[in-house]
Amino acid sequence: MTACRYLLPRIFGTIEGMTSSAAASNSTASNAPAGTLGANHPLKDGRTSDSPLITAYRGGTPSRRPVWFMRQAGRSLPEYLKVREGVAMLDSCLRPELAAEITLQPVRRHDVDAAIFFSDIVIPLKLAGVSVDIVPGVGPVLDKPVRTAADVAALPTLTWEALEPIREAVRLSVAELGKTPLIGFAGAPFTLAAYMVEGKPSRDHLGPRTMMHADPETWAALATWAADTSGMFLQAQLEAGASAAQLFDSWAGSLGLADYTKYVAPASTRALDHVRGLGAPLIHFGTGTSELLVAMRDVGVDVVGVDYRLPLDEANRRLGGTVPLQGNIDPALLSAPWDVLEAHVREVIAAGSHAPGHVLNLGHGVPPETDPTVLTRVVELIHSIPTE
Ligand code: 1CP
Repeated sequence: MTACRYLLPRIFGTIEGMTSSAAASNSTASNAPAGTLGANHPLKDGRTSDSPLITAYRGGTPSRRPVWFMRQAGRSLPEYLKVREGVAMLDSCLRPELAAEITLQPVRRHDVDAAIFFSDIVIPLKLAGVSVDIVPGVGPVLDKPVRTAADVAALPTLTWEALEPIREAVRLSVAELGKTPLIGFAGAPFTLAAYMVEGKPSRDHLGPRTMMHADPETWAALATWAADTSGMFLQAQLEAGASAAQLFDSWAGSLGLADYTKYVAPASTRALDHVRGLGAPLIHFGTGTSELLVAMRDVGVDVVGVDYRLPLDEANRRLGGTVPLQGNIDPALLSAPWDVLEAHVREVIAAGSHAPGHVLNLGHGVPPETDPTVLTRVVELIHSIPTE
Protein backbone atom coordinates (compact mmCIF):
# COMPACT_ATOMS: atom_id res chain seq x y z
CA MET A 1 0.00 0.00 0.00
CA THR A 2 1.81 3.05 -1.17
CA ALA A 3 -0.93 5.62 -1.01
CA CYS A 4 -3.36 5.09 1.78
CA ARG A 5 -5.44 7.89 3.21
CA TYR A 6 -3.75 11.16 2.30
CA LEU A 7 -4.56 13.76 4.88
CA LEU A 8 -2.81 17.07 4.77
CA PRO A 9 -3.02 19.12 7.92
CA ARG A 10 -6.24 21.06 7.65
CA ILE A 11 -5.27 24.32 6.04
CA PHE A 12 -8.76 25.54 5.33
CA GLY A 13 -10.18 28.43 7.17
CA THR A 14 -13.66 28.27 8.54
CA ILE A 15 -16.83 29.63 7.07
CA GLU A 16 -18.90 31.52 9.58
CA GLY A 17 -20.95 28.94 11.40
CA MET A 18 -19.13 25.95 9.92
CA THR A 19 -15.91 24.30 11.07
CA SER A 20 -13.86 22.47 8.49
CA SER A 21 -13.62 19.15 10.28
CA ALA A 22 -16.76 19.15 12.36
CA ALA A 23 -17.50 15.67 13.57
CA ALA A 24 -20.89 14.07 13.18
CA SER A 25 -21.49 14.84 16.84
CA ASN A 26 -22.35 18.47 16.16
CA SER A 27 -24.19 17.57 13.02
CA THR A 28 -27.38 19.35 12.04
CA ALA A 29 -28.73 15.99 10.92
CA SER A 30 -30.05 13.84 13.68
CA ASN A 31 -29.56 10.54 15.42
CA ALA A 32 -27.11 8.56 13.25
CA PRO A 33 -25.31 6.05 15.45
CA ALA A 34 -21.52 6.23 15.74
CA GLY A 35 -20.25 4.49 12.63
CA THR A 36 -18.54 1.14 12.40
CA LEU A 37 -18.31 -1.73 9.91
CA GLY A 38 -19.51 -5.03 11.37
CA ALA A 39 -17.58 -8.33 11.20
CA ASN A 40 -19.86 -9.49 8.34
CA HIS A 41 -19.11 -6.45 6.21
CA PRO A 42 -17.54 -7.44 2.85
CA LEU A 43 -14.42 -5.38 3.61
CA LYS A 44 -14.02 -7.16 6.96
CA ASP A 45 -14.90 -10.76 6.11
CA GLY A 46 -12.50 -10.97 3.16
CA ARG A 47 -15.05 -10.80 0.31
CA THR A 48 -13.84 -7.52 -1.19
CA SER A 49 -10.70 -6.45 0.68
CA ASP A 50 -8.40 -8.09 -1.90
CA SER A 51 -10.57 -7.33 -4.93
CA PRO A 52 -8.87 -5.58 -7.86
CA LEU A 53 -10.87 -2.39 -7.17
CA ILE A 54 -10.04 -2.04 -3.47
CA THR A 55 -6.42 -3.09 -4.06
CA ALA A 56 -5.98 -0.36 -6.70
CA TYR A 57 -7.77 2.24 -4.54
CA ARG A 58 -5.24 1.42 -1.79
CA GLY A 59 -2.27 1.79 -4.12
CA GLY A 60 -1.46 -1.92 -4.42
CA THR A 61 -1.08 -4.03 -7.57
CA PRO A 62 -4.41 -5.62 -8.55
CA SER A 63 -4.72 -9.06 -10.15
CA ARG A 64 -6.46 -7.42 -13.13
CA ARG A 65 -7.06 -3.83 -14.20
CA PRO A 66 -10.20 -2.64 -12.41
CA VAL A 67 -12.85 -0.79 -14.40
CA TRP A 68 -16.37 0.50 -13.73
CA PHE A 69 -18.39 3.25 -15.39
CA MET A 70 -20.18 6.19 -13.85
CA ARG A 71 -23.89 5.84 -14.84
CA GLN A 72 -23.27 2.20 -15.82
CA ALA A 73 -26.83 1.51 -14.63
CA GLY A 74 -29.44 3.41 -16.57
CA ARG A 75 -30.76 4.24 -19.94
CA SER A 76 -28.00 2.63 -22.03
CA LEU A 77 -29.32 -0.78 -20.88
CA PRO A 78 -32.49 -2.31 -22.39
CA GLU A 79 -32.95 -4.38 -19.20
CA TYR A 80 -33.01 -1.11 -17.21
CA LEU A 81 -35.63 0.46 -19.48
CA LYS A 82 -37.72 -2.68 -19.10
CA VAL A 83 -37.78 -2.77 -15.28
CA ARG A 84 -38.28 1.00 -15.09
CA GLU A 85 -41.42 0.90 -17.28
CA GLY A 86 -44.17 2.79 -15.47
CA VAL A 87 -42.03 3.50 -12.39
CA ALA A 88 -40.92 7.06 -11.65
CA MET A 89 -37.16 7.53 -11.19
CA LEU A 90 -37.16 8.36 -7.47
CA ASP A 91 -39.74 5.64 -6.74
CA SER A 92 -37.42 3.12 -8.38
CA CYS A 93 -34.63 4.20 -6.00
CA LEU A 94 -36.86 3.68 -2.96
CA ARG A 95 -38.05 0.15 -3.83
CA PRO A 96 -35.18 -1.91 -2.41
CA GLU A 97 -35.65 -4.99 -4.67
CA LEU A 98 -35.83 -2.85 -7.78
CA ALA A 99 -32.88 -0.63 -6.81
CA ALA A 100 -30.81 -3.76 -6.10
CA GLU A 101 -31.81 -5.35 -9.43
CA ILE A 102 -30.77 -2.19 -11.34
CA THR A 103 -27.51 -2.00 -9.37
CA LEU A 104 -26.67 -5.58 -10.42
CA GLN A 105 -27.62 -5.31 -14.12
CA PRO A 106 -24.36 -3.76 -15.40
CA VAL A 107 -22.23 -6.15 -13.32
CA ARG A 108 -23.94 -9.17 -14.88
CA ARG A 109 -23.77 -7.75 -18.37
CA HIS A 110 -20.30 -6.13 -18.49
CA ASP A 111 -18.22 -7.98 -15.86
CA VAL A 112 -17.17 -4.63 -14.40
CA ASP A 113 -15.09 -4.67 -11.22
CA ALA A 114 -17.63 -2.76 -9.11
CA ALA A 115 -21.29 -2.04 -8.81
CA ILE A 116 -22.33 1.56 -8.19
CA PHE A 117 -25.39 1.78 -5.98
CA PHE A 118 -28.46 2.76 -8.00
CA SER A 119 -29.89 5.85 -6.38
CA ASP A 120 -29.61 9.59 -6.93
CA ILE A 121 -27.92 12.49 -5.18
CA VAL A 122 -31.35 14.01 -4.38
CA ILE A 123 -32.67 10.86 -2.64
CA PRO A 124 -31.46 12.00 0.82
CA LEU A 125 -33.30 15.30 0.24
CA LYS A 126 -36.48 13.41 -0.52
CA LEU A 127 -36.00 11.13 2.50
CA ALA A 128 -35.53 14.21 4.67
CA GLY A 129 -38.92 15.48 3.45
CA VAL A 130 -37.87 18.06 0.84
CA SER A 131 -40.33 18.11 -2.05
CA VAL A 132 -38.17 17.10 -5.03
CA ASP A 133 -38.72 15.07 -8.17
CA ILE A 134 -36.68 13.99 -11.16
CA VAL A 135 -38.46 15.25 -14.23
CA PRO A 136 -37.75 13.08 -17.32
CA GLY A 137 -35.53 14.96 -19.76
CA VAL A 138 -34.79 17.70 -17.19
CA GLY A 139 -33.34 16.29 -13.96
CA PRO A 140 -33.91 17.18 -10.31
CA VAL A 141 -36.59 19.85 -9.72
CA LEU A 142 -37.61 21.22 -6.29
CA ASP A 143 -41.11 22.52 -5.56
CA LYS A 144 -39.59 25.39 -3.61
CA PRO A 145 -36.03 26.62 -4.21
CA VAL A 146 -33.97 27.38 -1.07
CA ARG A 147 -32.80 31.00 -1.27
CA THR A 148 -33.09 32.76 2.08
CA ALA A 149 -31.98 32.24 5.68
CA ALA A 150 -35.61 31.41 6.54
CA ASP A 151 -35.73 28.81 3.72
CA VAL A 152 -32.61 27.13 5.12
CA ALA A 153 -33.88 27.25 8.70
CA ALA A 154 -37.10 25.57 7.56
CA LEU A 155 -35.30 22.59 5.97
CA PRO A 156 -36.35 19.28 7.54
CA THR A 157 -33.77 17.09 9.25
CA LEU A 158 -32.87 13.70 7.78
CA THR A 159 -33.25 10.90 10.31
CA TRP A 160 -31.37 7.62 10.46
CA GLU A 161 -34.67 5.67 10.32
CA ALA A 162 -35.70 7.33 7.04
CA LEU A 163 -32.60 5.79 5.41
CA GLU A 164 -33.86 2.21 5.94
CA PRO A 165 -34.88 1.65 2.24
CA ILE A 166 -31.31 2.58 1.30
CA ARG A 167 -29.77 0.17 3.79
CA GLU A 168 -32.13 -2.57 2.62
CA ALA A 169 -31.29 -2.02 -1.08
CA VAL A 170 -27.58 -2.08 -0.24
CA ARG A 171 -27.95 -5.31 1.76
CA LEU A 172 -29.84 -6.99 -1.11
CA SER A 173 -27.24 -5.81 -3.65
CA VAL A 174 -24.25 -6.93 -1.57
CA ALA A 175 -25.79 -10.36 -0.91
CA GLU A 176 -25.81 -10.98 -4.69
CA LEU A 177 -22.49 -9.33 -5.49
CA GLY A 178 -20.21 -11.80 -3.65
CA LYS A 179 -16.62 -10.70 -4.20
CA THR A 180 -17.53 -7.71 -6.37
CA PRO A 181 -17.45 -4.51 -4.31
CA LEU A 182 -20.37 -2.11 -4.17
CA ILE A 183 -19.50 1.58 -4.35
CA GLY A 184 -21.76 3.93 -2.43
CA PHE A 185 -22.03 7.60 -3.32
CA ALA A 186 -23.45 10.97 -2.44
CA GLY A 187 -23.62 14.40 -3.98
CA ALA A 188 -21.08 16.84 -2.54
CA PRO A 189 -22.60 19.81 -0.69
CA PHE A 190 -21.95 22.28 -3.52
CA THR A 191 -23.55 20.15 -6.23
CA LEU A 192 -26.52 19.37 -3.98
CA ALA A 193 -26.89 23.01 -2.91
CA ALA A 194 -26.67 24.09 -6.55
CA TYR A 195 -29.90 22.17 -7.27
CA MET A 196 -31.49 23.45 -4.06
CA VAL A 197 -30.80 27.13 -4.72
CA GLU A 198 -31.63 27.04 -8.44
CA GLY A 199 -34.54 24.63 -7.90
CA LYS A 200 -33.54 22.84 -11.10
CA PRO A 201 -30.49 22.01 -13.25
CA SER A 202 -28.54 25.04 -14.45
CA ARG A 203 -25.43 25.65 -16.51
CA ASP A 204 -23.54 28.33 -14.61
CA HIS A 205 -24.86 27.82 -11.06
CA LEU A 206 -25.19 31.56 -10.60
CA GLY A 207 -27.61 31.24 -7.66
CA PRO A 208 -25.32 29.39 -5.24
CA ARG A 209 -22.27 31.34 -6.42
CA THR A 210 -24.04 34.63 -5.72
CA MET A 211 -25.26 33.38 -2.33
CA MET A 212 -21.81 32.40 -1.04
CA HIS A 213 -20.61 36.00 -1.50
CA ALA A 214 -23.81 37.99 -0.93
CA ASP A 215 -25.05 36.06 2.11
CA PRO A 216 -22.18 33.88 3.40
CA GLU A 217 -23.99 32.93 6.60
CA THR A 218 -26.98 31.51 4.75
CA TRP A 219 -24.61 29.75 2.35
CA ALA A 220 -22.68 28.23 5.28
CA ALA A 221 -25.92 27.03 6.89
CA LEU A 222 -27.12 25.48 3.61
CA ALA A 223 -23.73 23.86 2.88
CA THR A 224 -23.67 22.45 6.42
CA TRP A 225 -27.18 21.01 6.01
CA ALA A 226 -26.21 19.47 2.68
CA ALA A 227 -22.95 18.10 4.15
CA ASP A 228 -24.70 16.34 7.01
CA THR A 229 -27.50 15.05 4.80
CA SER A 230 -25.06 13.61 2.23
CA GLY A 231 -22.79 12.38 5.03
CA MET A 232 -25.59 10.32 6.56
CA PHE A 233 -26.50 8.92 3.12
CA LEU A 234 -22.87 7.77 2.72
CA GLN A 235 -22.78 6.30 6.22
CA ALA A 236 -25.96 4.29 5.62
CA GLN A 237 -24.56 2.77 2.40
CA LEU A 238 -21.13 1.95 3.86
CA GLU A 239 -22.46 0.40 7.04
CA ALA A 240 -25.00 -1.69 5.13
CA GLY A 241 -22.24 -3.20 2.97
CA ALA A 242 -20.71 -0.80 0.44
CA SER A 243 -16.92 -1.23 0.24
CA ALA A 244 -15.99 2.26 -1.00
CA ALA A 245 -17.75 5.59 -1.43
CA GLN A 246 -17.55 8.33 -4.04
CA LEU A 247 -18.42 11.96 -3.42
CA PHE A 248 -19.71 13.52 -6.66
CA ASP A 249 -19.07 17.24 -6.93
CA SER A 250 -20.20 17.21 -10.54
CA TRP A 251 -20.64 20.99 -10.78
CA ALA A 252 -17.61 22.16 -8.75
CA GLY A 253 -15.95 23.08 -12.06
CA SER A 254 -18.05 26.25 -12.15
CA LEU A 255 -16.01 27.55 -9.19
CA GLY A 256 -12.60 29.20 -9.11
CA LEU A 257 -10.02 27.78 -6.72
CA ALA A 258 -10.42 30.60 -4.17
CA ASP A 259 -14.19 30.17 -3.89
CA TYR A 260 -13.87 26.38 -3.84
CA THR A 261 -11.32 26.49 -1.03
CA LYS A 262 -13.16 29.05 1.07
CA TYR A 263 -16.83 28.23 0.58
CA VAL A 264 -17.02 24.61 -0.52
CA ALA A 265 -14.07 22.44 0.58
CA PRO A 266 -14.88 22.72 4.32
CA ALA A 267 -18.41 21.45 3.67
CA SER A 268 -17.12 18.51 1.58
CA THR A 269 -14.69 17.71 4.40
CA ARG A 270 -17.62 17.78 6.79
CA ALA A 271 -19.66 15.38 4.62
CA LEU A 272 -16.76 12.91 4.60
CA ASP A 273 -16.19 13.29 8.34
CA HIS A 274 -19.33 11.16 8.76
CA VAL A 275 -17.53 8.16 7.21
CA ARG A 276 -13.77 8.67 7.22
CA GLY A 277 -13.33 6.57 10.36
CA LEU A 278 -14.82 3.49 8.69
CA GLY A 279 -11.68 2.56 6.74
CA ALA A 280 -13.38 2.26 3.33
CA PRO A 281 -11.63 4.01 0.41
CA LEU A 282 -13.11 7.44 -0.39
CA ILE A 283 -13.10 8.83 -3.93
CA HIS A 284 -13.75 12.45 -4.95
CA PHE A 285 -14.90 13.31 -8.49
CA GLY A 286 -15.95 16.47 -10.28
CA THR A 287 -16.13 17.71 -13.86
CA GLY A 288 -14.22 20.72 -15.17
CA THR A 289 -12.09 20.48 -12.03
CA SER A 290 -8.57 20.34 -13.51
CA GLU A 291 -7.62 23.46 -11.49
CA LEU A 292 -9.18 22.09 -8.29
CA LEU A 293 -7.62 18.62 -8.11
CA VAL A 294 -5.24 19.37 -5.25
CA ALA A 295 -7.94 21.11 -3.21
CA MET A 296 -10.32 18.22 -3.89
CA ARG A 297 -7.72 15.73 -2.63
CA ASP A 298 -7.15 17.86 0.43
CA VAL A 299 -10.70 17.48 1.69
CA GLY A 300 -9.27 14.14 2.79
CA VAL A 301 -9.82 11.38 0.23
CA ASP A 302 -7.90 8.31 -0.89
CA VAL A 303 -8.56 8.56 -4.64
CA VAL A 304 -9.18 11.45 -7.05
CA GLY A 305 -11.51 10.98 -10.04
CA VAL A 306 -10.42 12.92 -13.11
CA ASP A 307 -12.76 14.03 -15.89
CA TYR A 308 -11.95 13.60 -19.57
CA ARG A 309 -10.34 17.02 -20.00
CA LEU A 310 -6.98 16.36 -18.32
CA PRO A 311 -4.60 13.49 -19.22
CA LEU A 312 -3.92 11.32 -16.17
CA ASP A 313 -0.14 11.80 -16.29
CA GLU A 314 -0.70 15.56 -15.97
CA ALA A 315 -3.28 15.04 -13.20
CA ASN A 316 -0.74 12.87 -11.38
CA ARG A 317 1.93 15.56 -11.80
CA ARG A 318 -0.39 18.20 -10.34
CA LEU A 319 -1.11 15.90 -7.38
CA GLY A 320 2.57 15.13 -6.82
CA GLY A 321 2.05 11.38 -7.22
CA THR A 322 0.25 11.19 -3.88
CA VAL A 323 -2.99 9.36 -4.67
CA PRO A 324 -4.39 6.71 -7.01
CA LEU A 325 -6.48 8.13 -9.85
CA GLN A 326 -9.77 7.09 -11.42
CA GLY A 327 -10.76 7.86 -14.98
CA ASN A 328 -10.87 9.12 -17.65
CA ILE A 329 -12.03 7.64 -20.97
CA ASP A 330 -13.83 10.34 -22.93
CA PRO A 331 -17.53 9.33 -23.11
CA ALA A 332 -17.71 10.93 -26.57
CA LEU A 333 -15.37 8.24 -27.92
CA LEU A 334 -17.79 5.44 -26.97
CA SER A 335 -19.54 6.30 -30.25
CA ALA A 336 -16.32 6.48 -32.30
CA PRO A 337 -15.10 3.60 -34.53
CA TRP A 338 -13.60 0.77 -32.43
CA ASP A 339 -9.99 1.36 -33.51
CA VAL A 340 -10.23 5.02 -32.41
CA LEU A 341 -11.77 4.02 -29.08
CA GLU A 342 -9.23 1.23 -28.51
CA ALA A 343 -6.29 3.56 -29.15
CA HIS A 344 -7.81 6.08 -26.71
CA VAL A 345 -8.31 3.43 -23.97
CA ARG A 346 -4.68 2.32 -24.39
CA GLU A 347 -3.56 5.95 -24.10
CA VAL A 348 -5.57 6.39 -20.88
CA ILE A 349 -3.96 3.24 -19.45
CA ALA A 350 -0.46 4.47 -20.37
CA ALA A 351 -1.11 7.89 -18.81
CA GLY A 352 -2.62 6.28 -15.69
CA SER A 353 0.46 4.11 -15.19
CA HIS A 354 2.26 7.20 -13.81
CA ALA A 355 -0.07 7.31 -10.79
CA PRO A 356 0.35 5.21 -7.64
CA GLY A 357 -2.82 3.31 -8.59
CA HIS A 358 -5.37 3.48 -11.42
CA VAL A 359 -9.00 2.46 -11.72
CA LEU A 360 -10.39 2.81 -15.23
CA ASN A 361 -13.61 4.75 -15.63
CA LEU A 362 -15.13 7.30 -17.95
CA GLY A 363 -14.40 11.02 -17.62
CA HIS A 364 -18.13 11.46 -16.84
CA GLY A 365 -21.25 9.29 -17.09
CA VAL A 366 -22.28 6.80 -19.79
CA PRO A 367 -24.32 8.73 -22.38
CA PRO A 368 -27.84 7.20 -22.66
CA GLU A 369 -27.40 6.52 -26.40
CA THR A 370 -24.28 4.35 -25.86
CA ASP A 371 -24.35 0.89 -27.42
CA PRO A 372 -23.93 -1.36 -24.34
CA THR A 373 -21.99 -3.97 -26.35
CA VAL A 374 -19.26 -1.34 -26.77
CA LEU A 375 -18.97 -1.01 -22.97
CA THR A 376 -18.60 -4.79 -22.62
CA ARG A 377 -15.87 -4.75 -25.28
CA VAL A 378 -14.04 -1.92 -23.48
CA VAL A 379 -14.09 -3.96 -20.25
CA GLU A 380 -12.70 -7.02 -22.11
CA LEU A 381 -9.94 -4.89 -23.63
CA ILE A 382 -8.97 -3.40 -20.26
CA HIS A 383 -8.93 -6.81 -18.57
CA SER A 384 -6.77 -8.23 -21.38
CA ILE A 385 -3.91 -5.79 -20.72
CA PRO A 386 -1.61 -7.14 -17.98
CA THR A 387 -1.16 -5.03 -14.84
CA GLU A 388 2.65 -5.16 -14.84
O1 1CP B 1 -34.92 8.52 -16.43
C1 1CP B 1 -33.89 8.09 -15.92
O2 1CP B 1 -33.49 6.93 -16.12
C2 1CP B 1 -33.19 9.03 -15.00
C3 1CP B 1 -31.77 9.26 -15.29
C4 1CP B 1 -31.02 9.17 -13.98
C5 1CP B 1 -30.30 8.05 -13.51
C6 1CP B 1 -30.10 6.72 -14.17
C7 1CP B 1 -30.95 10.18 -13.00
C8 1CP B 1 -31.62 11.49 -13.04
N1 1CP B 1 -30.20 9.68 -11.94
C9 1CP B 1 -29.78 8.40 -12.21
C10 1CP B 1 -29.01 7.50 -11.33
C11 1CP B 1 -27.79 8.03 -10.71
N2 1CP B 1 -27.55 9.36 -10.44
C12 1CP B 1 -26.69 7.26 -10.21
C13 1CP B 1 -26.61 5.74 -10.09
C14 1CP B 1 -26.40 4.97 -11.28
C15 1CP B 1 -25.04 4.82 -11.92
O3 1CP B 1 -24.15 5.68 -11.83
O4 1CP B 1 -24.87 3.79 -12.59
C16 1CP B 1 -25.76 8.17 -9.73
C17 1CP B 1 -24.39 7.84 -9.15
C18 1CP B 1 -26.31 9.47 -9.87
C19 1CP B 1 -25.67 10.67 -9.37
C20 1CP B 1 -26.11 11.99 -9.87
N3 1CP B 1 -27.37 12.47 -10.04
C21 1CP B 1 -25.20 13.04 -10.15
C22 1CP B 1 -23.71 12.94 -9.98
C23 1CP B 1 -23.10 12.21 -11.14
C24 1CP B 1 -23.09 12.93 -12.48
O5 1CP B 1 -23.64 12.35 -13.43
O6 1CP B 1 -22.55 14.04 -12.56
C25 1CP B 1 -25.94 14.16 -10.53
C26 1CP B 1 -25.40 15.51 -10.93
C27 1CP B 1 -27.32 13.80 -10.47
C28 1CP B 1 -28.48 14.65 -10.76
C29 1CP B 1 -29.28 14.06 -11.87
N4 1CP B 1 -30.11 13.00 -11.67
C30 1CP B 1 -30.70 12.64 -12.88
C31 1CP B 1 -30.18 13.52 -13.87
C32 1CP B 1 -30.55 13.48 -15.32
C33 1CP B 1 -29.29 14.39 -13.24
C34 1CP B 1 -28.44 15.48 -13.88
C35 1CP B 1 -29.25 16.67 -14.28
C36 1CP B 1 -28.40 17.88 -14.66
O7 1CP B 1 -27.93 17.94 -15.82
O8 1CP B 1 -28.21 18.76 -13.81
